[in-house]
Amino acid sequence: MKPRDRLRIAMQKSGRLTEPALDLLNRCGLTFRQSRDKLFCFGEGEPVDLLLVRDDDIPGLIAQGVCDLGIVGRNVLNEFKNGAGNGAASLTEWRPLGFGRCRLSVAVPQDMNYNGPEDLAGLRIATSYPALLGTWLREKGVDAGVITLAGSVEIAPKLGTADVICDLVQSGGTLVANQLRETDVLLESEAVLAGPETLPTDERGDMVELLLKRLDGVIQVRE
Ligand code: PRT
Ligand code: ZN
Repeated sequence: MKPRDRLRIAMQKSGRLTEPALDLLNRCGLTFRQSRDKLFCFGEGEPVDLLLVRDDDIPGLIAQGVCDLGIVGRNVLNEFKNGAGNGAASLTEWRPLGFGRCRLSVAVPQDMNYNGPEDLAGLRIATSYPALLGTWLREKGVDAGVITLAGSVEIAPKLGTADVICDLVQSGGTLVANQLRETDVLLESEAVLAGPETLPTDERGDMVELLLKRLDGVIQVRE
């Protein structure tokens, strides 16, 4: 791959993390000129550009070296790492960012008699996080069916395509609306700054260090 002299950060193009991520970068003194196709934002002051993509693509873009860093939910990062994608093991969390908080939880129909993970044995669990769920089930020694759905996981029990679900929960409103109740938390999540364990040894590495220093200042002020 051609060496780059500008740092490239991947972030969500349009979604829950977009506004707060841009806001945080702005407060670190980074400003961007958005290109017309809105995929690429050119950094105006510092040599830092943005690639705006679907959040699910962010860990892969870092692992492939297309981007140096990414702002992504821990849930997405850890799913990628658990799924053992190419280069996944070398991805790490450089900083927790304090927004986009949610949890990945198992939820069961409100009227189901549930006493613990062992009650999931033999059931079908719908989720968009098959790797994280698979790891948790193995840890608990539970043999259950995992049904991978890209979205609308919460309606699977009502549709009869699954018995229970494993999905992101924030307020819990979605679960209540679908007559489900949260039973087990697999992961506490928030947006994180993700990157390879070892920084680039060129100017980009220096820029990462500067960005981390500024982030620490901004995050401290906010706390
Ligand atoms: O298009 P793209 O793939 O980029 O976007 P997306 O639709 O996959 O992601 P998006 O924007 O919905 O979420 C981005 C990230 O925000 C997630 O990966 C999480 O890290 C974080 N986040 C924080 C959440 C939530 N809170 C959240 N509540 N992501 C999703 N939800 C959904 C959840 O899936 C469920 O449907 O909201 C519903 C639950 O919310 P409550 O408040 O009813 O419990
Ligand atoms: Zn997504």
